[in-house]
Parts: sequence; structure tokens; C-alpha cells
Amino acid sequence: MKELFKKFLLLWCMLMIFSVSAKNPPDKKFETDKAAMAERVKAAFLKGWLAYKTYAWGMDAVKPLSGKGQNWYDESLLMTPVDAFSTMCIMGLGKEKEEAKKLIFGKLDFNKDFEVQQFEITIRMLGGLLSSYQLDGDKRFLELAIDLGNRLLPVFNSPTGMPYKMINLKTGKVSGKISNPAEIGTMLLEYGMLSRLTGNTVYYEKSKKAVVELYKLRGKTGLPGTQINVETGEWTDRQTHISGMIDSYYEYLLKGWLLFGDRDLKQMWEASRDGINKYLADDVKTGFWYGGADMDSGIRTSTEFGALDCFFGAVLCLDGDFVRAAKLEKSIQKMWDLYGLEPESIDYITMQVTSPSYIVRPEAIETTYYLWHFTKDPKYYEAGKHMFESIEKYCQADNGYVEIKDVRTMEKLDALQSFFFAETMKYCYLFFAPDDAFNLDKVVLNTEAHPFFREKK
Ligand code: DMJ
Repeated sequence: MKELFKKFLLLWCMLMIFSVSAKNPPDKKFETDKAAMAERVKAAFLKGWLAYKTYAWGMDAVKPLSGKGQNWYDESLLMTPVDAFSTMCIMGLGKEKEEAKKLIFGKLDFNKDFEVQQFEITIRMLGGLLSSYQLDGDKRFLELAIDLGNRLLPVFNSPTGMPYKMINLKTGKVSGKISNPAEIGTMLLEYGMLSRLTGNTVYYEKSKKAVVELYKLRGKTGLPGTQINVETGEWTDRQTHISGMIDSYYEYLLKGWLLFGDRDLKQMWEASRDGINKYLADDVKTGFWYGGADMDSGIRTSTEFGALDCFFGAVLCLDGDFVRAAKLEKSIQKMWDLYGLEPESIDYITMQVTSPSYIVRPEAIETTYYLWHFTKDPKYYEAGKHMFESIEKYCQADNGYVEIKDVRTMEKLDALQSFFFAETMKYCYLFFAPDDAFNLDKVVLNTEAHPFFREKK
């Protein structure tokens, strides 16, 4: 009897050991895979950065194929290093951070006698500097941000308070009265952070007034049009959608509420969300998409879905709507896999490409990452890996990374947007980053993926 009991005990122990070790390997395998992937993404970032260092040091962007650099305007504003810095912080790239800081603090000067597009400068430069200050702690980032913020302020001097598109950084002269909701509404996070960090409320007040004025002019659907005259408040294009020219207006209503707890923004987001669900969401045979409509009648005007539109899945996640986010993600993957990289836009009824480039945009990866973060469903982890592998395969040149002219032929373009460093590589990395490197729940990412801390620091 004793012998039998001993045998039973032995068998039970073996079974336990087997079941524990059967459970452990996949976890261990997952952790090993994750760590290896994190190193691969870092290596990709570093390869791109090396190209910038070698061919374009001190300029705005690199052209890896010709081994040259290029500036957006008459002189450089150091777009790439400023945009790349927050990703370097998250990746823990100490040496690269130091060389970028040396360049930025030695060379960056906003006293420039030329016009810039306030939207791009706000999301990439102002957002980048503020986030760098929060992540790195060097006060010189904040000083540069304050100087830039003050130079940009005259954009709000229109009769409606909605910002002009362009501003001369030296003289403050503004131009470009025809603007759009994205360029009017995507200032709130950066200006709000500037107010929070300096104690000067003027930045938040002006950027909020602009959004409120825009919101008041919404159509009968509750949604804005595509283009508006900021002097008269008249719409010059009355089509509504979630795509470029409107996209980040919605993103900032929700994120503004999350970052600053401003209930007006919450209410504006919720009203907009209702309109989007009712008039733009489109459940069709090919999947779940968002189309275009007339801002008053809500009648469908377009069935185009673009790479930019993919951001909306991340917004849905932040809003807790994981059902729509998951459905949209499925469509996004379908679009990505049409040719192996997502085209700039497709007609989602015919699934034909309407614009064939892939300019290393991050939005599809962004939405997949948010779904992975919030649901921990392994299929999103695998999708993240898959998208990174596609970039490795098609966007990699011998000496850096490039954009793709046409995803149907994978012909390369001699260009690399700074958001490759700020966003695309950051979102790829976040799938695999060690837990102590980054916590999405503690920050709100601006539309260029620069993290702002939710708690006052
Ligand atoms: C980025 O500059 C920002 O994400 C912006 O909101 C939209 N376009 C690019 C990336 O595609």
C-alpha cells in the first residue's frame, strides 16, 4: 500500500513538473522574442539615425538614396533631431541623446525670417521640445519651447480667433486664411502643456478658443467640413470625414479631455463621436471603414479610406470602444496586406488603390499598438511584428530607411519623413519595450507620438 502511495506521489509530482514546464516555455519564449524584437527595432532606428548623421547632420531631413540632406524652409529647424529625441529617451539611447542635445542647443534658433506652417511646427517641434523636457529634464528644451510658442502666438490674431496657417517666425506676420480643422484644432495639447509648465494660461486659452469657435460652426451632422476661412468662419469645402485635414481635430478633443480634464472638450468629443458613428462609419462587405459625407445632409460623398485614417482606432481604444477598434483593425490589416505595405489610400468598396505611396506613416501601427496595450490579445502583438517586418523588407536601403513611391512595385523614394523617428519607430518599439521603459497609461501622446505626462511634473 505504501509502495502504491509512493508511486502515486511520484506520478503526481511528475505531472505537476510537466504542467508547470509546459506552461513556462511559451512565456519564456515570448519574453525572449520580445527582447530580441526590441533590439531589432532599436537597430533600425539607429540605422536611420546614422544616415541622418552621415548625410544630413544639422539639416531637417535625410535623403538616404542620394546621400544628401534637405531643409523644409530657407534654413534648417532641426526637424529630425527634435522629432527623434523622445524616441531616443524611450529606447534609452544615451550616446545619441547627447549628440542630439549638443546639436539642438548649439544650433537651434527660431529667429528666422521665413514663413512656416504652424501645424507642422507645433506638432513636431513644439511637441518634441516639450516632451523632451519632460522626459530628459534639461531646462533648455523648455526655454526653446517657450521661445517658439511665443513666436507662434500671433497665428491666433484672426477675427474669429482660429489660427492662420502660416507665420513668419521673426516678424510674426501671418498668412493663409483658408485652413482646416486639423490645423486649427491640433494645438491644444502642445499649448496646454506650455501653459501647464510655465503657469501662463494664455497659450491654453487661445488654442481652446480656436477649437470652440470651430466647433460652433459644425454642420447639421455635428461634424466639421474640410476647409474653412478663418477670417469669416465660412466653409470653403463642406465634405466631412476623419481623414487628413480633419483627423487630429478629433484626436485632440479626446486627448485634451484626458490630459487636462477639461469637460468642454469631453462634451465636444462625445457629440462628434455620435456624428462619426452615425454618418461616417461604414460596415460593408469588404470590412468596417470610415467614409466621407456632406457635413449637413450626411449623404455619403466618398468611400476612400487612407493611411492617415488609421489613427482613429487608437482614439477608439482611448475612448473604450474596443468593438469598433477591433473591427477597424481587421480592415487596416487587410489594407496593409493588399500589397505588403499600406497604400496612402484605397477605395474600400472596390479595394482599389487610389494613392499608391507609403511614406512610412505610423497610424496603422499606432492603432495596432493601442489594441495590444489594452487587450493583450497576442494577435495584435503578431500584427505589430508583421508590420515592422514589412518596413524592414521594403523600406530599408543599404544606408538607411526610405519612403515607398508605389506599394504595387515597391519602388523607393529618396526621402524620409522625421515622423519615421518620432512615431513609426516608436510605435514599433513599444510592442516590445521592457515594462519599465514606458507606460502608456501615465502619458498622453501628441499626434506626433511625443509623450506628455498626465500628472503635473
Ligand atoms: C504626423 O505628422 C502626424 O501623425 C499627423 O497627425 C499626421 N501626419 C503625420 C504622420 O502620418
